[in-house]
Amino acid sequence: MVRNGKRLTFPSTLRSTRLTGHLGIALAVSFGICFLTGLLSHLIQHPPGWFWWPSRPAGLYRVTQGLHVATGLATVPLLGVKLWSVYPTLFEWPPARTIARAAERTGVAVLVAAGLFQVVSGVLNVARWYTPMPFFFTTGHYWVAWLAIGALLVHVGVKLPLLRKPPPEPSRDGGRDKGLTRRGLLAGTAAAAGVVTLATVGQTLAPLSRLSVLAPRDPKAGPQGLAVNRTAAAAGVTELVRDPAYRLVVGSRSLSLADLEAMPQYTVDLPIACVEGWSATASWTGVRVRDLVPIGAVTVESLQPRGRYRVSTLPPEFVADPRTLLALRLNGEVLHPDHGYPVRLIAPNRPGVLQTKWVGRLTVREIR
Ligand SMILES: Nc1nc2c(c(=O)[nH]1)N[C@H]1C(S)=C(S)[C@@H](COP(=O)(O)O)O[C@H]1N2
Ligand SMILES: [Mo]
Repeated sequence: MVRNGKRLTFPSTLRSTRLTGHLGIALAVSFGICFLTGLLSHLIQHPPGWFWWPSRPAGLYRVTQGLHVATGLATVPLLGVKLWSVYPTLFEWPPARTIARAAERTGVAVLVAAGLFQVVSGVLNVARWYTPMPFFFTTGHYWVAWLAIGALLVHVGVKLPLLRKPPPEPSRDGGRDKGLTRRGLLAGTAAAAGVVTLATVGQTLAPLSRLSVLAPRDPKAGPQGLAVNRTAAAAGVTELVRDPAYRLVVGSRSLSLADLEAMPQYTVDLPIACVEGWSATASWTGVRVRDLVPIGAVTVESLQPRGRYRVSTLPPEFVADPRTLLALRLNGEVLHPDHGYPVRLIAPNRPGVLQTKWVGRLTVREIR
């Protein structure tokens, strides 16, 4: 194949502006959804003053975070074929003849590097393999997302006019390459993205779980039929939670397990929706948080001595929601230590990391 008067080292008549453009649109859409749902998840976990997130619909976060991980995984085959389709030009030499071209190529380099970083770090996080990441995953993944979306917007701005041009001259053999057509390649790429999605989405869509051979997590595999993210042993609370002197401290009051069991009990069906993409609905029984504290922002603190997820904040809407419980039971049985015995928080429309286990203290921060 000859392009710009030069013979390219990886000849394939399948490479064309149109192919690259179609792949680009698919990537921009999946990456765009991934970016927005990821940003939403970040805002819910680190809410700035202007941000407001409702407690209903109860399963909304489960959908947005499921989409985040599914679209992120779907970009793997798309990104692979897209890079292949422009592979010869990535190593063009000399790198740039004009300043405009130099700026464009720098932008592409940032986009490729940031895109690969996001996909790789995301997959490592889903697989919970942190050794290759010498940084805190959440912070790195968040900031590089801005880099990637910025470079993507610039790139789309530069390249969009190319797609509006009349279709490029058909290659001499009609776009055939060892029997594979352009349409075939696009269909194959779409199929690969579909297979990746089907093979993983069962970690949040239970009816598809049997197809999910690549999903690292079976949301139903764990004590009491529910996956566990951090066990009591890993959190260092095995002894603490068994202590018969356990008290839940609520402001200046202190309640024993018997006190909590004597209060009105409610049962709700709510999902655990982990940021890592797995989710599962379970039936929780316990005390309404709003029966314990006045409506307002509440800090929920674990018995866990240290660790990033030992404290969470319940915004007023969540305290007011009658489905927000301090659960004592899961699927009808007393909570397993790994699920937060003696008491764990469960609230609608909330990321798994904020469903604090082994709760020891509620503190009212402000009363509304
Ligand atoms: N105290 C405490 N609570 C915690 C965690 C933790 O590390 N410490 N992990 C959270 C995460 S990341 C998830 S997804 C849910 C999982 O709940 P489960 O283990 O009961 O399924 O618990 C949350 N509650
Ligand atoms: Mo999680």
